[in-house]
Amino acid sequence: MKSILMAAAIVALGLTSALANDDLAKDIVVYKNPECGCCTKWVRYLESHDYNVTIESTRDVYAMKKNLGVPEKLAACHTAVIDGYVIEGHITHRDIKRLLLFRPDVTGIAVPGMPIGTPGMEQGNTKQPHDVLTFDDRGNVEVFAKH
Ligand SMILES: [Cu+2]
Repeated sequence: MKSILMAAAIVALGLTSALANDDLAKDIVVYKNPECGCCTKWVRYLESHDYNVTIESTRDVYAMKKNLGVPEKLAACHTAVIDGYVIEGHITHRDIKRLLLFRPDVTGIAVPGMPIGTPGMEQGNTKQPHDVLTFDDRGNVEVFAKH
Protein backbone atom coordinates (compact mmCIF):
# COMPACT_ATOMS: atom_id res chain seq x y z
CA MET A 1 0.00 0.00 0.00
CA LYS A 2 2.73 2.37 1.00
CA SER A 3 4.62 1.77 -2.23
CA ILE A 4 1.46 2.35 -4.29
CA LEU A 5 0.98 5.71 -2.56
CA MET A 6 4.61 6.57 -3.22
CA ALA A 7 4.24 5.66 -6.89
CA ALA A 8 1.08 7.78 -7.13
CA ALA A 9 2.88 10.71 -5.50
CA ILE A 10 5.78 10.41 -7.94
CA VAL A 11 3.41 10.31 -10.92
CA ALA A 12 1.56 13.38 -9.57
CA LEU A 13 4.84 15.24 -9.15
CA GLY A 14 5.90 14.33 -12.66
CA LEU A 15 2.61 15.61 -14.05
CA THR A 16 2.88 18.88 -12.15
CA SER A 17 6.32 19.68 -13.51
CA ALA A 18 5.31 18.64 -17.03
CA LEU A 19 2.30 20.94 -16.84
CA ALA A 20 4.38 23.81 -15.47
CA ASN A 21 6.79 23.47 -18.39
CA ASP A 22 4.02 23.26 -20.98
CA ASP A 23 2.38 26.36 -19.54
CA LEU A 24 5.46 28.48 -20.09
CA ALA A 25 5.30 30.95 -22.96
CA LYS A 26 6.84 29.85 -26.26
CA ASP A 27 6.10 32.95 -28.36
CA ILE A 28 9.12 35.22 -28.52
CA VAL A 29 9.84 38.38 -30.51
CA VAL A 30 13.47 38.92 -31.50
CA TYR A 31 14.75 42.39 -32.49
CA LYS A 32 17.85 42.06 -34.62
CA ASN A 33 19.84 43.68 -37.35
CA PRO A 34 19.07 41.87 -40.64
CA GLU A 35 22.81 41.33 -41.21
CA CYS A 36 23.52 39.79 -37.79
CA GLY A 37 24.59 36.17 -38.36
CA CYS A 38 25.00 35.11 -34.73
CA CYS A 39 21.54 36.55 -34.00
CA THR A 40 20.07 34.33 -36.72
CA LYS A 41 21.90 31.33 -35.28
CA TRP A 42 20.35 32.09 -31.88
CA VAL A 43 16.90 32.27 -33.51
CA ARG A 44 17.48 28.82 -35.10
CA TYR A 45 18.55 27.51 -31.68
CA LEU A 46 15.31 28.78 -30.10
CA GLU A 47 13.27 27.22 -32.91
CA SER A 48 15.01 23.90 -32.33
CA HIS A 49 13.73 24.15 -28.75
CA ASP A 50 10.12 24.69 -29.91
CA TYR A 51 9.91 28.47 -29.60
CA ASN A 52 7.72 30.39 -32.05
CA VAL A 53 10.02 33.20 -33.09
CA THR A 54 8.85 36.44 -34.66
CA ILE A 55 11.77 38.42 -36.08
CA GLU A 56 11.57 42.20 -36.04
CA SER A 57 14.35 43.52 -38.25
CA THR A 58 15.77 46.87 -37.21
CA ARG A 59 18.82 48.88 -38.23
CA ASP A 60 18.86 50.55 -34.83
CA VAL A 61 19.01 47.80 -32.23
CA TYR A 62 20.41 50.28 -29.70
CA ALA A 63 17.29 52.47 -29.82
CA MET A 64 15.26 49.28 -29.35
CA LYS A 65 17.35 48.25 -26.34
CA LYS A 66 16.90 51.69 -24.80
CA ASN A 67 13.11 51.51 -25.30
CA LEU A 68 13.01 48.08 -23.69
CA GLY A 69 15.10 49.16 -20.69
CA VAL A 70 18.33 47.28 -21.39
CA PRO A 71 21.21 49.07 -19.60
CA GLU A 72 23.89 50.14 -22.09
CA LYS A 73 26.64 48.24 -20.28
CA LEU A 74 24.69 44.97 -20.58
CA ALA A 75 24.16 45.24 -24.33
CA ALA A 76 24.77 42.31 -26.67
CA CYS A 77 23.60 41.90 -30.27
CA HIS A 78 19.91 40.90 -30.38
CA THR A 79 17.14 41.73 -27.89
CA ALA A 80 14.05 39.60 -27.40
CA VAL A 81 10.77 39.83 -25.51
CA ILE A 82 8.89 36.85 -24.09
CA ASP A 83 5.95 36.95 -21.71
CA GLY A 84 6.74 40.49 -20.52
CA TYR A 85 10.46 39.84 -19.97
CA VAL A 86 13.39 41.19 -21.96
CA ILE A 87 16.04 38.68 -23.07
CA GLU A 88 19.32 40.34 -24.07
CA GLY A 89 21.95 38.39 -25.96
CA HIS A 90 22.92 34.74 -26.30
CA ILE A 91 20.82 33.24 -23.49
CA THR A 92 20.13 29.50 -23.17
CA HIS A 93 16.58 28.14 -23.39
CA ARG A 94 17.07 26.75 -19.89
CA ASP A 95 17.67 30.22 -18.46
CA ILE A 96 14.59 31.54 -20.30
CA LYS A 97 12.55 28.68 -18.78
CA ARG A 98 13.93 29.36 -15.32
CA LEU A 99 13.07 33.06 -15.64
CA LEU A 100 9.48 32.26 -16.66
CA LEU A 101 9.09 29.67 -13.89
CA PHE A 102 10.38 31.85 -11.03
CA ARG A 103 9.16 35.20 -12.43
CA PRO A 104 11.53 37.48 -10.47
CA ASP A 105 10.63 41.19 -10.22
CA VAL A 106 13.07 42.34 -12.92
CA THR A 107 12.90 43.74 -16.45
CA GLY A 108 14.84 40.87 -17.91
CA ILE A 109 18.07 38.92 -18.15
CA ALA A 110 21.22 39.58 -20.16
CA VAL A 111 24.45 38.00 -21.29
CA PRO A 112 26.49 41.11 -22.17
CA GLY A 113 28.83 40.98 -25.16
CA MET A 114 28.95 37.70 -27.01
CA PRO A 115 30.80 35.02 -25.01
CA ILE A 116 32.14 32.13 -27.07
CA GLY A 117 30.27 28.89 -26.41
CA THR A 118 26.83 30.43 -25.85
CA PRO A 119 23.98 29.32 -28.17
CA GLY A 120 24.65 30.90 -31.56
CA MET A 121 28.28 31.63 -30.62
CA GLU A 122 29.66 28.09 -30.79
CA GLN A 123 33.34 27.72 -31.65
CA GLY A 124 34.39 24.10 -31.27
CA ASN A 125 34.38 23.15 -27.60
CA THR A 126 35.48 26.56 -26.33
CA LYS A 127 33.35 27.88 -23.47
CA GLN A 128 34.05 31.38 -22.22
CA PRO A 129 32.93 31.59 -18.55
CA HIS A 130 30.28 34.27 -18.09
CA ASP A 131 27.37 35.38 -15.89
CA VAL A 132 23.74 35.76 -16.83
CA LEU A 133 22.55 38.97 -15.16
CA THR A 134 19.14 40.31 -14.19
CA PHE A 135 18.37 44.01 -14.62
CA ASP A 136 15.46 46.25 -13.64
CA ASP A 137 14.33 49.86 -14.11
CA ARG A 138 16.01 51.02 -10.88
CA GLY A 139 19.54 50.22 -12.04
CA ASN A 140 19.87 46.96 -10.07
CA VAL A 141 21.99 44.29 -11.71
CA GLU A 142 22.34 40.86 -10.12
CA VAL A 143 23.74 37.48 -11.05
CA PHE A 144 21.01 35.13 -12.26
CA ALA A 145 23.23 32.23 -13.35
CA LYS A 146 26.89 31.41 -13.81
CA HIS A 147 28.06 29.49 -16.85
CU1 LIG B 1 25.62 37.73 -31.21
